[in-house]
Amino acid sequence: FQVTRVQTTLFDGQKPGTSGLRKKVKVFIQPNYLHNFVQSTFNALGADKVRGATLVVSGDGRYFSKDAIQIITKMAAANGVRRIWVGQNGLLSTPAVSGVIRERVGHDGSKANGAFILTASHNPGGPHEDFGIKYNMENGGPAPESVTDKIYENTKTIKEYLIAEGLPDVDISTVAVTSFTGPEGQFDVDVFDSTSDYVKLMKSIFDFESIKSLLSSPNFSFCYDALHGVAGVYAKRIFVEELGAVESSLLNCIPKEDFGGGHPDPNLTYAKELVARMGLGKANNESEPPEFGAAADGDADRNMVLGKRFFVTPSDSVAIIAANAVEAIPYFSSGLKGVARSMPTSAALDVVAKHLNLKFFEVPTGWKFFGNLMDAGMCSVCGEESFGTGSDHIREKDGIWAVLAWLSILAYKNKDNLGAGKLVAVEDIVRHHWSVYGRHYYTRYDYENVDAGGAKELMAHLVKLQSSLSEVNKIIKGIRSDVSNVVHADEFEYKDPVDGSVSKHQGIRYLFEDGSRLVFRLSGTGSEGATIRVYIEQYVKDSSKTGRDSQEALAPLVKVAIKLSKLEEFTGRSAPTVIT
Ligand code: VG1
Ligand code: CO
Repeated sequence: FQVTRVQTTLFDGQKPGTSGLRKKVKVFIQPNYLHNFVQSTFNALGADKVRGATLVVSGDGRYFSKDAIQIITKMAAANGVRRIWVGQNGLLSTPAVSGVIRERVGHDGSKANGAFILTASHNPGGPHEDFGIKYNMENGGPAPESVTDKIYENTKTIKEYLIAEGLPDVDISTVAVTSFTGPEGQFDVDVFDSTSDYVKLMKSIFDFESIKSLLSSPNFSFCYDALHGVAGVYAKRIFVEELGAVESSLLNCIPKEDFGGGHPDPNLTYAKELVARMGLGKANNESEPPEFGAAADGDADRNMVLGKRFFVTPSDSVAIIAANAVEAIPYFSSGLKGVARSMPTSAALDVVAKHLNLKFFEVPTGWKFFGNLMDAGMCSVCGEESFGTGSDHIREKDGIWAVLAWLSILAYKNKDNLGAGKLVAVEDIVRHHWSVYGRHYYTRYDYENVDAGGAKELMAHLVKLQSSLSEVNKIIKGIRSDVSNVVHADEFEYKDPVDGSVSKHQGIRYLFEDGSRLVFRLSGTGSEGATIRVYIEQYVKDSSKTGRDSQEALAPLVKVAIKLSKLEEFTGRSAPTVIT
């Protein structure tokens, strides 16, 4: 093949957000739009990193992925990349990509240097919905801000890109290595099985035999909903083929380009089918719900964990995994190096860290901040309130890993109890945790697709209010006299303890005397308008008070959050789009 230099013009707004560049498909399919971003990434990495490199290109299989893989392959070839690795049919979950970068060895002994992950994660897909792309580094984690800033700067000045137009489209449906010859020598496209490397990794972490005993026990039942995302491929292989779950325990496990028209976000609003099956939501007189249920998002890095008629908040989930990891999960048997959570995530993990005397870190939203801590050996388990949980086995959050972690804990707690009698259920494990550590009542209100101007004004209003705490407390007492006093308020700023980099404006916090918190942030993953997230949390230590309904318990603070921020005035919204 030959290399063609193509002149191009600029596109506005190619700034990567919390997790890559996400836009409507109609934006991405404009001529040169994807090309500009990919070339800007190559330019940000620099020719010496790109020449001779081995890059993974795959994603959650959403609409436009197949075209994008061919475009990126041709551009990589033209930029001197030596090998492209593609999961069969272009499918690799985000955690699997991270694992492949770190662990996979090619047929010629090669190792990967990075990856383009094609996903907009939990955002809907299809011709009228979202596409996304992000770059991950050699450690398997998302590019840090220093790199994404450079990419964005390049998108504002790019004049041309390189492409091997003569390179034929590669068949990505068949596992095979195909070689081509370009001006600089050999170029390989290696299409490989999407699951085998990931399965191997999971087997090195968990005790599959004990999970298998749990899944085959007559008093246990299981259910997994992939919401038609890429998790389905892994669920079938791991839960059914490896661990012996029955095929009928899988819901929506065939990946679809448009996720079956749904919103592939594993929460109580969007994972409707699973929620109903687990006996949550509307009164349900049908068959007895399974003991355990879980769901994933489009790219399988998120997870929702449910027990029978019981919801586990993601903030509790990471705390419970951390509290039980050493006993229940072989990978952690020699102890945890430390734990971390994102700022808006509840402080349930903090309490566990304190009890177990573990290093603890609070980082900004988005997985890229955990990676540095893990690379430095300072963190083993981490999580976010947004249904993300993971560990240092890779540098992304990992939906299937979280489910295997929970199944391991259940298997451990029930090891003498399988086959007969009543199991220690998910709900029992959570209630026991609250009795030891106290409970962090928690909820998040999302106002999706609000006017961007109004959202900015709301945030500015909250920052301005922070200058006088006495004023804030006066306003709050006028809204609800029964909440405690705000003792500190700020905009969260993070100094990375490893490389010293500083990230500012990471959300507005109001911290109360009794440990309650209100946090306000603008989403960095949307593709249109603005999304305001309001995070509301209250800590209760007294074990006689940990059993309440969370919306009821938090009602006073919710009211304060909405009134204090003048949410209705700024957005015209009287109710959130999604409550989690
Ligand atoms: C959201 C979540 C954040 C998560 C991010 C990427 O970001 O709040 O916790 O890391 O999505 O997850 P934001 O900026 O919209 O609040 V995923 O599964 O979309 O890669
Ligand atoms: Co995701």
